[in-house]
Amino acid sequence: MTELIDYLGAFADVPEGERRLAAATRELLERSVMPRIADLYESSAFPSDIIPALAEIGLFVGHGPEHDEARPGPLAWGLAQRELERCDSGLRSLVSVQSCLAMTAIERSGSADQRAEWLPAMRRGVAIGCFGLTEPEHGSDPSGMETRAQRTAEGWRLDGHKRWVSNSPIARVAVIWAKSESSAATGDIRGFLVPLPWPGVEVRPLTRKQSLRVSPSGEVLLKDVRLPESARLPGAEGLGAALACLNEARTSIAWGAVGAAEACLDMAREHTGRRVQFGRPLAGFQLVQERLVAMLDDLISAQLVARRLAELKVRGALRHPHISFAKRHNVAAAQRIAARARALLGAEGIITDRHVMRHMANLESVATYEGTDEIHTLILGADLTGLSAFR
Ligand code: TGC
Repeated sequence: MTELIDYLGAFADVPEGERRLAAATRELLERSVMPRIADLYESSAFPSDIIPALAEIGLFVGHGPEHDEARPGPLAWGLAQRELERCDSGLRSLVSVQSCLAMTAIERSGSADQRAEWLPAMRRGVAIGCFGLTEPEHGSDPSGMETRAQRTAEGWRLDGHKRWVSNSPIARVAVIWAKSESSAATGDIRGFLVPLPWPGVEVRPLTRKQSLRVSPSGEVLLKDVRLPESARLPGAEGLGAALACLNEARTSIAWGAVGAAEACLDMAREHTGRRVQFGRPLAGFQLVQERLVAMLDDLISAQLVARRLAELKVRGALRHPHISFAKRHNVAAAQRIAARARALLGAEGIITDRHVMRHMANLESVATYEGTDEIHTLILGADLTGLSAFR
């Protein structure tokens, strides 16, 4: 196993019980994914064979507002996300979308029947979920969505186009966000559960990606899709219902970025300690040490921010601008660390088997999805000043 860098002991005092999920995640990934991750990435293949094991260790779990003894606490959850992304951001994406977005939407806003129908199967990994919010023309501003939900005598008719939907090529259920036609002017956004496959729904895998290559992403095209009233999420009225799920996924990203950053710093330290140039290891040169310490600066701040996020959540004091801060800060820190690691590995750094360029490419997507750096900057700007720069 790779050595972990926890220089200031940000996680040193985490109780044993809160480490178990992360330890099981790490053991699983080190054994069954890390040995083939470079090949999976090269061939853009998703390791679907690990879904039962991810379910077995308890990574498929909703994050609704109700207290649930069976759910891992924020610290245990975060540490597990860190392990997933230490391996690959695409694996953390799979779990984030299943648990934080799809299952959380059903837990928060679903009827008793919807919860009974979907949550047990999703927990077992028998049903994978996806979350259709973003559209080809509406990413940062989801309130502009063009997907429409129209009332019919039997229930609802959906028409629209969702893009950048992680998990959609392997999903058995899609949470689709649509504007109800009767009140489109006022932006009445509602959520629907669409079983897959379903008449009128076409899922097109997105290919030729240079990032998140082990994550199955796609487009969901909806044409004259007929659904019963029972498919509507009764508790989801307005964009806030979708954004509440994004809060959970953004939190997981803030933790996951720590794992990717640690992996890159570990590799840079190992490489510079071993490679000899001009008669001594690279790590003995002042310029190299300066870079390693700059990476440590970024890593420690990201670790402490992640830990604090979990503490605020436990205390019920977490506000969504805190999550924006953590997502933005930690992903940017991980990007800087990955880029420095790539440089320190020299030409070796571009080889897939050395992993740093894979992390670097993945983090490009991680910086963009679930709210870009710019969007989170403006959310923070509005929170600091009381003035929204969006509209
Ligand atoms: P605004 O008027 O500010 O807010 C609308 C309503 O939502 C509430 N709200 C939140 N609630 C919970 N958590 C949050 N983080 C919230 N942010 C806002 C807000 O209080 C309001 O409620 P109410 O009751 O007053 O109506 O909305 P806005 O349209 O001005 O936009 C705000 C903005 C820009 C911050 C928001 O639209 C935003 O976060 N934009 C970024 C969206 C984003 O992250 N998109 C990418 C999603 S990733 C993706 O689609 C792929 S899914 C994952 C995958 O498959 O990989």
